Amino acid sequence: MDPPAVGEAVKRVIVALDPARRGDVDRLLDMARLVCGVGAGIKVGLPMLALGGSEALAEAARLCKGGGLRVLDLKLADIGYIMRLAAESLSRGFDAAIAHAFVGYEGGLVELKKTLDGLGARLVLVVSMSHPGSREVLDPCLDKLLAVARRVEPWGVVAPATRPEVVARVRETLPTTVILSPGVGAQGGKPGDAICLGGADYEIVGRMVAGSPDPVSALRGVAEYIAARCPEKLLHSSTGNGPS
Ligand code: O7M
Repeated sequence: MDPPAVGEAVKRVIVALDPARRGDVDRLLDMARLVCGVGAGIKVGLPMLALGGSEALAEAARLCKGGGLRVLDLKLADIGYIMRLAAESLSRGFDAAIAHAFVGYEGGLVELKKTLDGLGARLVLVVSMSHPGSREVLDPCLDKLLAVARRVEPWGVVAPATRPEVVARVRETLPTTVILSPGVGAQGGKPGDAICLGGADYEIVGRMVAGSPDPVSALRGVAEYIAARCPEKLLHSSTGNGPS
C-alpha cells in the first residue's frame, strides 16, 4: 500500500501520450490502459491524431474509460463554428477538451463551451504555456487571458509547471478553477513545482513517463517525488478541486 500522500499525488498526474512516429501509436495506446488505472488520466492531441487518426483518439478514450480523466488536447483556436465542428467530430468519449483562451468569448469560446456541455465534456483554457516563447505574447497578456477565463467559466485552465510563479498568479485569480500544469521533466519543471509551489491541481507529464521502459514505475516515481515535497498540501487540498 502506498503512503496516503503518494496515493493522493499519483491521482494528480496526467500522462501525455504523444507518439513521435507511427510505430509508437500502439505502444502508447497500450500504455493508456496501464497508466489510467494508476494515475489521474491521460492527455492525447495532435501527434496522436496525425499519426493514428481519429480512430486512435477514440481508442485512447475507450481504453481509459472508467480509469481517469481523458483529456483531448487540440488547443483549438478558431471561430466558434469551426471549433464546434472539430469538437463534435473528435471529442466524443473525452471528459475534457482544450482551447486557447486568446480566442475570446463572443463568437468563440462561448460556442465551444455550449457544444462541449452538450457532449458531456468540460472545457479547459490555455492561459499561459510552458515554453520560453510564452513570455513573448501570452504572459504579458495574462491578466486579459484570465479575464476571458473568468467570463467563460471553464472547468480548468492550463498554466506552466516550468514557471510556478505564473501558476501561483493564476491560482490567486481563479481560486476554484482546476489548474493543469505541463512542462514537468523533459521541459525542465520538477515534479511538484506546479502543485506544491503554484497551487495546481494536476501536473501533466509526457516523455518522462511515456518514454520510460517502465511507465507505471516512472509515474509512481513522479508521485513519490511530489508527495515528499508537500504531503500536507496533498492531504489537505486548499482549493478542494483535486481529482473528481
Ligand atoms: O512532458 P512533455 O514535455 O513530454 O509533454 C508535455 C505535454 O504537455 C505535451 O503533450 C504538450 O502538448 C503539453 N503542453 C505543454 O508542453 N506546454 C504547454 O504550455 C501546454 C501543454 C498542454 O498540455 O496544453 C494543454
